[in-house]
Amino acid sequence: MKKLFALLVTLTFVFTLAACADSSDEGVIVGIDPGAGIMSATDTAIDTYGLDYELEASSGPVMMTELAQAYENEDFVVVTGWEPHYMFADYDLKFLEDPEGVFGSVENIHTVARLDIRDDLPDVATFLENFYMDSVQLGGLMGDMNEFSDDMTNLEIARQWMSENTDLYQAWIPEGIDGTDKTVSLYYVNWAEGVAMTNLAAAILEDEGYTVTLTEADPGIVFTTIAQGDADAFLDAWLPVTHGTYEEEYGDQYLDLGYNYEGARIGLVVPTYVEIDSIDELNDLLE
Ligand code: PBE
Repeated sequence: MKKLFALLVTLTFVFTLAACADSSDEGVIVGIDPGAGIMSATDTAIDTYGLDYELEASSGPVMMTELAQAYENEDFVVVTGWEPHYMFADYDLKFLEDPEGVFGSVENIHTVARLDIRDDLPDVATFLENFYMDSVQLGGLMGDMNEFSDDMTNLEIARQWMSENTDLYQAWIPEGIDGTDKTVSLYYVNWAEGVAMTNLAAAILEDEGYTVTLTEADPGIVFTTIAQGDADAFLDAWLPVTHGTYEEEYGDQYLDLGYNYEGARIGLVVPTYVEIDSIDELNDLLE
């Protein structure tokens, strides 16, 4: 009997502990994959602003599902957001002001390639150098990928987009290009803008006769693979801020083919129905 009582007391204690852990007043910031620049920037923001929030790692698509669910119920939610992204077309969202400048200011998206790409794939290097989209063009392509993903592959969606934007992409293709018997290996991370641009680049190169392999990997793997010369290019390097640490480490081991998009930014994003405007007000929302 005494033993049973002791067991009950222990169980009650354990359950009380568990309940306390659940009702802790820490908030959650919904993040993406751990190797992303925006994740380390968010860690810095938590320190700098003294936020009582925990950064939850997931992935771009999972973050979007959590955002969609909260948005539907008009619940509070804060995510690691970035532009260009279709999230701004689908929902009314705002970047929280960042008075301490933790997330840096506007930057560009670059294409980086293995150092010797011009030796054996000069036309691909030139094509990638010419590849450039503005926010309306990329927004349209990302929107298509989001909208049609149930019924079409990303490559099919890219091809459909090509048929509607022929003049734009034709201007990127160098004269005399011929991909017969040549293979191009593109790496990408599962981030919406990179998925869109990489599939578009692949669809165009395939149209010119190249065999293209697409490989999804974590950002750290992508940068090391390009630096080692084991993949040809990566179209989603955010510089100089977001991927600054990767650039410091590998910058002299890859070729920067210049930017393919201007005016990208990262930060903490909330739906417009959330009343605060600045990161330093986030703690006010906790009970
Ligand atoms: N992103 C999208 C990436 C770069 C591209 C902002 C999520 C990052 O944070 O590393």
